[in-house]
Amino acid sequence: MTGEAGAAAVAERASLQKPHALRNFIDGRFVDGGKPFEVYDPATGKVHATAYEADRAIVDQAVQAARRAVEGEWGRMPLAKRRALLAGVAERIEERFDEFLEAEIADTGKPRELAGHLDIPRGAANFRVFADAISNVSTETFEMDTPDGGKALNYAVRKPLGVVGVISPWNLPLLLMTWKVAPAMACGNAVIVKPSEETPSTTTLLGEVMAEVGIPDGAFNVIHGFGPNSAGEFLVAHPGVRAITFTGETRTGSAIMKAAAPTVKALSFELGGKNAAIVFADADLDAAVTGLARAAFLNTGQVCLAPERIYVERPIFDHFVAGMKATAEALKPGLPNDHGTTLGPVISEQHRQKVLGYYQLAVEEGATVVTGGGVPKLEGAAAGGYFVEPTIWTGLPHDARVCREEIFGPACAIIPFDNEEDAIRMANDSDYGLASSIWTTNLSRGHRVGRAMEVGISWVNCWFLRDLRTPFGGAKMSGVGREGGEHSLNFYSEPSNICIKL
Ligand code: NAD
Ligand code: 6OD
Repeated sequence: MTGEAGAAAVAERASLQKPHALRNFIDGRFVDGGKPFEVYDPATGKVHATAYEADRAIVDQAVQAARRAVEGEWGRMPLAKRRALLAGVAERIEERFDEFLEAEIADTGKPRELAGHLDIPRGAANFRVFADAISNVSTETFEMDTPDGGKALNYAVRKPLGVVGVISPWNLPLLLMTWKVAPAMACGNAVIVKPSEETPSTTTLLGEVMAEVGIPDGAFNVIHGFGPNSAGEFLVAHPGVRAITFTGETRTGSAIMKAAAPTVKALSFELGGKNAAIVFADADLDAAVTGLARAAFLNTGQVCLAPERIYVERPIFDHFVAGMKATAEALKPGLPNDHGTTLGPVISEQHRQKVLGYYQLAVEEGATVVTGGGVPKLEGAAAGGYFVEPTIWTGLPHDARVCREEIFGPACAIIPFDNEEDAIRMANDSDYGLASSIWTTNLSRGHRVGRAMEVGISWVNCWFLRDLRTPFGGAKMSGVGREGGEHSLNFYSEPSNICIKL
């Protein structure tokens, strides 16, 4: 839809989208219906929006709309036009940057500076990168000899899977949702997104953007709600959905795997982590402290890649701990828009209680609390927010529960080691295998230890440095499959081989 008709449709859709009322977005428009639930601003503890939980009928409506899109205009669209539309989505996110920023901040309470530099720009970049990737990807060709002495030519064509369900978490809402929506749509699938119930705002806004740039009705749909016995479960179980791409907790991944089994859906999972960092005595100490303090406390520790276990070679242990302590204590918790705020809240009161439970457990397991361990005293509106202190422990045995279970808060245990072999053994002694971060000026060691880590991604002298063309995902209980660049395109499409007798 273009021109005046498009503008009128957008205006009509926008008028259905009352401020702070987050409706389900199906078949190119916001629809009424669903049970209202409240969405909280974690920085103040106040309700800032109402979303509408999709029931089975609404989920089915979304699946039917997505199916029509795959069989209709979206599915038949020439690649060049699909690419241009997706590049247009990136552009429109940038044009409406401030609205995305406000929405993300309201849902997560994260500092404006962080959302403005990480979440929203990556939301746009995801669409741009995959609009390019889909134009440059190759398919296989094989020429073969035939029994009659002739030849045959095989070539594969890439086909979309059909309707893809995207289930996303609350920690980096726009970034992680678009990381999956962009390649899925680039491959020609229609998507149904179920954002986290804690952070539904930017996904809803993306519905408006899709309509504005002229993405055909039904190619992008949003359903709100929870997991079990709600929109998430209904989406996973729906026979019309061909694949589920999920980011979230490992045990949710298990539940989804089970629920998807009867309809044999394709699955891509990015799950939890208990990431290790290793700092060797030859590391640039200032760089290691700056880099790992950022890694442990960015987004209030709510990054799946955050190192919650930091192994430090004994000769530099005390210096490293002192540097981390000073950096943690310099963080300033507060409201997202307050000048100088560098630490936001955790996502909910329930999650705060979980994190504080680990603070208590660490003490019971024998930790020395180097800093933190409680709730900061804040005044004004932030007093109602879900803040916790950034926390560092030493003295914990490597096999303590706080060193094995994912906390997903601003906390890390620092543990000494005496040689490379020991560091590798402890780092790999985990049920998880998402990421590691290694600090050394000996690059041979960097290569060697990076390769020895049982993880999906190892960073050397850096952390969370992302090239979106590279494979991303987890080993062990941290995930199933890889996304990024061609890996994403391989998941969101399937090759169909054509064999021609020459
Ligand atoms: P979560 O698993 O609780 O929820 C994620 C999403 O799944 C939400 O939308 C939720 O409503 C939905 N859901 C829950 N139960 C469901 C069910 N039975 N069926 C269908 N949908 C269901 O995760 P969270 O608390 O939102 O996010 C934090 C977790 O995500 C952490 O464990 C973190 O490590 C992980 N994570 C991993 C990565 C990665 O790339 N590996 C990235 C970000 C977050
Ligand atoms: O950068 C990414 O693509 C990605 N999936 C990051 C995950 C961060 C976890 O919280």
